Amino acid sequence: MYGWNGKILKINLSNKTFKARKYDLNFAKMYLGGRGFAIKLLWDGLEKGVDPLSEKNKLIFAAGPLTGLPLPSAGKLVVAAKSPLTGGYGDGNLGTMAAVNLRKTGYDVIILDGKAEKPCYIYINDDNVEFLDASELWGKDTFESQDILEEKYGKNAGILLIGPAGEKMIKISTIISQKGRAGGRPGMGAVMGSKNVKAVVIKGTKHIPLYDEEKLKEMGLEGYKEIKNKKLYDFWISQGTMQALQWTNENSCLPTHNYQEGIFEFAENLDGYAVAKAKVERRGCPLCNMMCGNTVLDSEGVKSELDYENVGMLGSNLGIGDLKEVATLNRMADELGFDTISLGSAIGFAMELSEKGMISEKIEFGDFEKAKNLVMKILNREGIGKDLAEGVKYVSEKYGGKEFAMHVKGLEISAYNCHACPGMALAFGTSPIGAHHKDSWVISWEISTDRYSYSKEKVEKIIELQRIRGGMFESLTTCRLPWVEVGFDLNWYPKYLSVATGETFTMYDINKIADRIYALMRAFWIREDGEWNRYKDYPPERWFSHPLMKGNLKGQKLDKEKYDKILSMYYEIRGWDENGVPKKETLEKLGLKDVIKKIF
Ligand code: PTT
Ligand code: SF4
Repeated sequence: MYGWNGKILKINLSNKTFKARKYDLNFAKMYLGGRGFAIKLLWDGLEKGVDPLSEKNKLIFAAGPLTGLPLPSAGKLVVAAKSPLTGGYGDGNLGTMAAVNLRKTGYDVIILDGKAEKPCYIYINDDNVEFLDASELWGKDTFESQDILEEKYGKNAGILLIGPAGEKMIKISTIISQKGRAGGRPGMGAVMGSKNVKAVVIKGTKHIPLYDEEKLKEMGLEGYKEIKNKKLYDFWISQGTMQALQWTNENSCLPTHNYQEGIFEFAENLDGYAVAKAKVERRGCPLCNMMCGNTVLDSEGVKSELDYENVGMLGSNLGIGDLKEVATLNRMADELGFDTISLGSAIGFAMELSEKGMISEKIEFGDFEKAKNLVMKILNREGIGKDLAEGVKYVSEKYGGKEFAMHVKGLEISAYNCHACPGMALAFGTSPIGAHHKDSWVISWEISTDRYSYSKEKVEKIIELQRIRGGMFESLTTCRLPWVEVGFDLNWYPKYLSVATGETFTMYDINKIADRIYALMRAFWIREDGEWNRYKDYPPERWFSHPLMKGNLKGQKLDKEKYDKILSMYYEIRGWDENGVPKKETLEKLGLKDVIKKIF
């Protein structure tokens, strides 16, 4: 087998053992890598109804056949588990030296099973695995821990970490690497914490077997060159993902005051131009020539790496218009290991509950000091913080406000307000991990075409994007931004895959794999959820019933009947029934016959 290493490392934390498991070409061609491998391993490996924070859950780090190769932006990996935040399939994607090193160990996947008796960290050095005492790291933030481990294992080692939030199993915690790469929004940090694992350190020195190495290198160089010559490249380098902020504000979809509005009066203080001006350093993931980690100094003079989602959720969504203050909240999230999107949503929800007098705490929109305190209260589970640590859905069930609790299936919505974007609302509704923009960022296409329509064309576009982004990029596993942001040609990817593996892949083949992965992720949710129905694929009530009150889209809101119609169209195209359950014939066509008896 070329391209894939063909090996999975299974680590049992309870008895400190490990073993290699081989997989064959058929498995590789069915599931590709990354997310595809993760969902298949979780589907097969987890019993129905497992408590996500128990030792029975499995935490998976999975690379794909292009990860770690000398190709544009190929330094990414997927982290996945049953989510403690949503109860369904959860994953995230982060760019890290750990991705490159993992592939060089000769493995493509690591599965952490069981639970360590005491806080530990794992050191994987090619074939060897050590279980090491983490008592000196436990309680330390991710920046300090990164420094300590880098000092010990060198700058090129791959280091995946949780912060105190993950240690305390806060459900909105994520996994952090390199002081600014984050992945695993649906509580992957808490899963790692529940296993008593503070860090995974990976060093690999092996050669990845490739079908035509010379050709791949040549094609990789061509790819890097093409990216650099793109018209949008220089602007991307200056602003990165932050350029989205001026655009969402102009188009009334910048989340403001817990998504009550889509425009923010201080947007100019926070946008891509402001960040470009304040930038002190540019960081990024390995193997990338688009380095988009815009780093600024926060209000305490500490470096903080900003992306659009972070600034939208911890800035405008909280009514905070000072870039340095937003950077402080962002840096705290990175240090402590909170997911910035869910953290911003939780604080924003608390602010609105307070505004409406539904909780006793006084936390006003725009109050930076109170927001900062609330971060610490969530970490320490104090006062309202104890409930916010469980996520917005939980808080809304306890205190009320379900109609303005901004989540889908328990995962807080990323930074796009969809009062006037039905397509993006459907993309959030049908995202396979709960509300996340990663699978289908249809909003940009939607706004530039027929924004207000509930058309079949839009539904088809959503599925097309889910196949490319959520299927192909998550499984290859490489960064999608060269394609999304500067227009790198998508056709490179099947070519890279064929040259790396020696197997022929067309876009049609990749789409079919993507559909299989999607059907299996959906089956996982259905298996875990006793009361599955189509309403799980609905966005928050706010977008249907609370119109925008400001800006030139004042009065806009979604139409529920029309939403329901596009949801049905979506199911029909996917071959799912009226409740969003994949039909038997669809599962058979996708080679998932075994799944039938588990969900019917
Ligand atoms: C992703 C989500 C995003 S998506 C952002 S900003 W974005 C937030 N970043 C966080 C952060 O930072 N710190 C923190 N404590 N929490 C954070 N939560 C949020 O997490 C990131 C880039 C970005 S920046 C995006 S869009 C792209 N995402 C990709 C993806 O999902 N898949 C893929 N194949 N390529 C991608 N490329 C881009 O990567 P989750 P990163 Mg991230 C500080 O993890 O759980 O998927 O949520 O990976 O290495 O940090 O790069 O405007
Ligand atoms: Fe990482 Fe940004 Fe490069 Fe993607 S474009 S690999 S997120 S630095």
